[in-house]
Amino acid sequence: THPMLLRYQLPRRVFPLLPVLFPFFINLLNSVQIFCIILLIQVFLQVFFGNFLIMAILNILQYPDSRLRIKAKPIELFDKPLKETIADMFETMYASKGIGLAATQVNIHKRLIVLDVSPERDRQLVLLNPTVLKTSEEKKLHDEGCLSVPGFYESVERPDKILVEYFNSDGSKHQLEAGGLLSVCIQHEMDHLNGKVFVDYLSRLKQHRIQKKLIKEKAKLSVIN
Ligand code: QAP
Ligand code: CO
Repeated sequence: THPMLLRYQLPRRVFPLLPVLFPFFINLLNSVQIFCIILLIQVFLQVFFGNFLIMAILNILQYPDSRLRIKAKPIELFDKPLKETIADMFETMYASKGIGLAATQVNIHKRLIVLDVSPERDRQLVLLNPTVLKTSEEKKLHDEGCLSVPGFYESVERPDKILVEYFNSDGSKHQLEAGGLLSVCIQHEMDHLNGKVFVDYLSRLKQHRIQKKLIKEKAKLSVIN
C-alpha cells in the first residue's frame, strides 16, 4: 500500500487497542484509574494534534465519471466536520502530487477548494463558496492537468487575471487577486464545482481519445484486482 496511507492509518488501529492492553502491563492501578489515564491521554492527543492523527486519503473520481458533473452546493456550516474534510483533501492532494483539488473530485458536492501552487508545498489555500468578481480582458494559454484525468496535459485558454471572493474555514470573507498559475488553478477548480472538467474545452476528438484511454486503463486495473 501507499506509504502515506500506512503512516496515517496506523494510529487509528493502535488507539482502540490501548485500553485493552494497558491493564496487563499495569496491574498496580485499578481499572478506573487506568480508564481515566487513557481518557486523559486521548483528550490530550485530540487537543494538540487534532485532525492530524486521523487524516485520511480520499478516493478521487476519475473522468468520465458522471459524478464529476454534479453541481456543488454552497457551504452553510463552518464546523469541525468541514475542517476535517479540508485536512483530508490536503492530505489527498499532497499524496497525489497535485496543486489543487475540488471537493467534487472526492465525491463531496460542496463549494470547497484546496490549493497549494508553491514549489515548497507549504502555502495552503482554502477557498469556500468562491465567486469570481472580475476577470481580465486578456486571455492566456496554459497547460493543464487534473487529478481526475491522470496522465493527460493539454493547453486551455482562460482569462489571465481574476479577482475572487471567498470564505476561509473560520467563515471570514476575503478577496484575492490572482494571476499566473494560481489564477489558472482557481478557475480550473471552480469549474469542477460547476460540474465542468478541463477536457470539456478540448476538441471532441481529443475528448473521445482521453475517455477511451482512461476507460481502457480502468478495465485493466479491475482485471488485476
Ligand atoms: C489543476 O491539477 C491544474 O495527470 C490541478 O498524473 C493543473 O493538480 C491547474 C496531477 C495544472 C493548472 C495547471 C495530474 C498529478 C495533478 C496528473 C493537478 C498526474 C499527477 C493535477
Ligand atoms: Co481538476
